[in-house]
Amino acid sequence: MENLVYLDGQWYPKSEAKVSVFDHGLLYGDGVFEGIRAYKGNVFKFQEHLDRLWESAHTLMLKIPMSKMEMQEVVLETLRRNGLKDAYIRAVVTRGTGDLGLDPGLCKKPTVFIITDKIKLYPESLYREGLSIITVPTVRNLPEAVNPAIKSLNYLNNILAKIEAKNGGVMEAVMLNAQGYVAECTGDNIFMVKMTGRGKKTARLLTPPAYVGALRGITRQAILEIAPALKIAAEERILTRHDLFNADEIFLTGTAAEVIPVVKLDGRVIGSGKPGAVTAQLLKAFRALTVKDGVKF
Ligand code: PXG
Repeated sequence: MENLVYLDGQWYPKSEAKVSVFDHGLLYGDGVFEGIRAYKGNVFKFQEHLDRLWESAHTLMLKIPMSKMEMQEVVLETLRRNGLKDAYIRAVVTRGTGDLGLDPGLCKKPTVFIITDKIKLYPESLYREGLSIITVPTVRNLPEAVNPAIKSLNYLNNILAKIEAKNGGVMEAVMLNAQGYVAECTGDNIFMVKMTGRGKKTARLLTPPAYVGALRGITRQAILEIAPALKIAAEERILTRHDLFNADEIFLTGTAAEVIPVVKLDGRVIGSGKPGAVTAQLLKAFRALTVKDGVKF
């Protein structure tokens, strides 16, 4: 049976789930979304994703035409109808259909759709070998213009960076903010590990604060919470490329990538040039959490 997609109150086979060419989500990128994962019948950090979706919508003065509880039920029902226990979930709310023109007032009712599908995982070899990445010229959106904290349907800033990454022969890229500080990657947050103290045996975990121009990643937050439990001091700090080049370990975090090691940045070998022990420890603890912390179905 064909995969079913929820759209404005009904479920449609994938091939029939269509929105209007007059939808302002398409015409102007006017809308918000979330990328969520289910692991073994657990929607990981579901509440956190719903909260972020509602916050993104609130800033855009977009009123989601259902409650968080109703959206939760609709997502779970879509997973059940598709017989999925491990899945990638895409929740999208657009401004809705309306005549041409930027004015959101032209749209009477937001469009809501939920896609649940099998997850396409990064090859396990990438986790064993680590990524090689580059810094790209496109800077992250100014928080004063389009705040990267908003998970909006306007992803051109990230897509331009992704194109530059691919032109450079890599899969991910570091994006700096307009001041030249490290912001995040195109679809992931970034962390570095610095070994300190006598014998360099104490790991410190550093990630840029969201105000430099990064999404408050839910995986990022999970890592910041896991670290202290593993006796790793974690802190949000302004970072430069120089800091990253001289890190002992670098890894990226995101719903799709989970925790993925980086072994090379702009031609500089990071640490030993192999995925690090702290990254491996955090990935292990993170994967244990994915089946526990969330909403079971
Ligand atoms: N930064 C940006 C710009 C993102 O889009 C993250 C960081 C990581 O946030 P989370 O909350 O996922 O830890 C994201 C998330 C996709 C896809 O389909 C993209 C994301 C998440 C899931 C799927 O490319 N980006």
